[in-house]
Formats: sequence, C-alpha cells, structure tokens
Amino acid sequence: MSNQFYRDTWAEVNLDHVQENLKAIKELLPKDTAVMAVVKANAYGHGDIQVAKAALDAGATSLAVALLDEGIRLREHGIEAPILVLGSTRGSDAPVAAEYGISVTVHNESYIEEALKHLKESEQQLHIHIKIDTGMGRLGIRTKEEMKDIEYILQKQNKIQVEGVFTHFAKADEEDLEHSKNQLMKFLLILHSMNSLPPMIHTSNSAAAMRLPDAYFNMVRVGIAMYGLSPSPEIKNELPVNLKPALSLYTRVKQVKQIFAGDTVSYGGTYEAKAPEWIVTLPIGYADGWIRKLSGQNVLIKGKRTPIVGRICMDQCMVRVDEPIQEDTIVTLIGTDGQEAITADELAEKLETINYEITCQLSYRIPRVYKTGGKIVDIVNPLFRK
Ligand code: PMH
Repeated sequence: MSNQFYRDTWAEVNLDHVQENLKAIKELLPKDTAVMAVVKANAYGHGDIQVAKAALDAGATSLAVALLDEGIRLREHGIEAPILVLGSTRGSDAPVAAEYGISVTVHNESYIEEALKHLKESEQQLHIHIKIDTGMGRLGIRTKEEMKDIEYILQKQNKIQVEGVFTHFAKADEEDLEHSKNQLMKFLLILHSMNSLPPMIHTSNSAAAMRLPDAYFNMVRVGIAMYGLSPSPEIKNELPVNLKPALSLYTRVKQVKQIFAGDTVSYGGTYEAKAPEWIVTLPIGYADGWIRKLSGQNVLIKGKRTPIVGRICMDQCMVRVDEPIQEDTIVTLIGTDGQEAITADELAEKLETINYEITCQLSYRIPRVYKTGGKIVDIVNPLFRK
C-alpha cells in the first residue's frame, strides 16, 4: 500500500540530481576524502531510504542522522553502510546502538561512564565519534583537558572504540571564512593533544566542503548541497559546483470558479475581489507544510506566476488566475514550469527562513515520487509507510 496515493499533491524527488550533486562535490575532494551523506530529518524532507541508497550508489561511504531512531530506521530497511548519529543519545541506549552497529556522537565524559555501565552485558562494541565544540556552541567538549579525561577512561576498557573525532562549523556559509578558520585552529590544537588519532577525522558541512579545502581531513559531511540547494544565499553565486535542486512540489487544480466584486476568499474574508475574477482551489494547506505565511506567494500554472489569495487553510488554498482553466491542470509550487521557476530559496526568502526549513517542513501527508532517468522508480506515501 505504501506506493499508492489518493490525493493530487505530491513531491517529486529527482534521484539523478541527488547523485550528480554528490559526485560534483566528490570531484572537488582529494581521493582519500570520503563523503558522509547527511540524511537526517527524512533526508531534509526528501525521503531517507531512497536518498541514502542513491547517495551510497553515487560514492558516499557512510550516512549521518540526528537521532538513533533515524539510524535504526535505515538499518531496518536493509541499509548496511556505516551510520553516525550526529545528535546526542542516552548512555542507557548504548547497547541498542551497538546492537544495530550504529556509531554515536560523544560530547562528554559522563556519557561514556553511563554507556559503559549499560554495555557490560553487551556482546557488541560501541563505536563513537568524539565531538569537539570549536565555536558552534552546541554539542562537544571544548578543552584538551576534557579530551584527556575521555582518553583516560577509554584506555581502560574495550567495550567502546573511538572511530572518529569531529567538529562542526557555525559560519562556513558566510562570505567571511575567518570564524571557520579559527574553529579549524582550535580543532587542530585539540587533535594534536590526543594520544592517538582515530581513523575518521571530519569537520566540513556542505559549505566547507565547497569552500575550505584546509578542512577536508579524511571525510566531509554533505547535506544541503546533495539536495541541490545552496548552504546560504550569500555564497550561492560563488559555489564551485552547479547544484541541481532535487525536489519539486506539485498539486492540481481542483475547482475553478468566478467570483465578483465584493466576494471574499477563505477564512476571515481577508481577500476581496474588486471585479469579476477567476479563483482556483488547490488541495494543499498548512497541514502539508504549506504554511499560512505563504499567502501571497506565487505558484506556477501553465508556466505563469499566479498568486495565492486569502488565508491558507489546513488542507487547501486558493489562487487567482487570469482566465478559467481546466480542472486537474498541474500546478508547480516548487520547481520549473516553462521559463519560470519557484525555488526553495524563493520560499525561504518569503518566509524569512532558510531553504533547509522549506524542504524539512513538507509534512507526512505529502507523497514522495522518486524519479531516475525521467522515470518513476519508487513512490512513498508516508501516511501508509510502515
Ligand atoms: N554535520 C552536522 C553536525 C550537521 O548538524 C549538519 C547539518 C551537517 C553536517 C550537514 O550540513 P549541510 O546540510 O549544511 O551540508 N545540520 C543542520 C542543523 O543542525 N540545522 O541546519 C542544518
């Protein structure tokens, strides 16, 4: 059942673009720098299993998620590649991570103490990546002393194995890379203080992978660029790769009606016709992630921009068109139609947010249709997914 859907709104994910973006980034890297594909948050809304498989086929060697639960989901779908949980996990869940062969991020000593208690009975070793906070101010140890303490506990046991050490940049997507270079220096200082280095050392997100070769080490963690979106509007025009957005969002015209001067549209009647007008009802609303603040945003119908009028409802919204059109006509909410395009960047600007949030907010009600070579290769209706 999970490959059926019975509504006229869907997201199309071009897996060729995911792979082309990833390969283009790989081209920038030295041969011995691996790519970890970041597929957390359902692959930024694109669909974790499909994107993970496409990324691995295109040369990524490992995957990153934010939650242990997300990693388990990948394993349960048969994905055997190395997986790292970037976020925090509970020490008491260490045996679960070990059992599934999922590596976790460690950001303090107390996690290790707790994990060791729980790993006593465990047959499997737990693999960890130690996180260093060099200026993101989020997860991670900040000093050589903390690293020494962690190394000290770890050398007395054999249940936990250090697989990696990493940090995360806060401003690699800004014009000025000074802050990132500073973070890199702090990272190197702690790295040099370590008794021995683990096999994986990584710092770069998409922005750094495209702009900061000094930060490559032996792996980069690529998220947003794999989805074909720029890490920020600021650096969009100076990226060394031509990123191709992977996701488009479509719906269909469900009703076409004429209204007259004084008639209003949607809740609150905030939109009032000044003259006879044609109004089209679309089956997408805020419960799909097409949020109320998008009122006034354009959509594309037959290659022309046309505005959403009135308040966006939970499941529907209305647009004004110049002339009556056929019911079931395809409407592009994100993507290209003829000469016109509406990008996640445009929506992000309208909503005063970032493109990451646009694709992540597409909800569980939107079926995802996967294409390769222009053909549908898979359909996931999250409402039916097990
Ligand atoms: N590494 C870590 C630790 C991350 O948190 C992220 C993205 C990435 C790599 C990939 O970054 P990219 O998508 O810019 O390539 N994390 C987040 C976040 O927490 N909020 O927005 C993006």
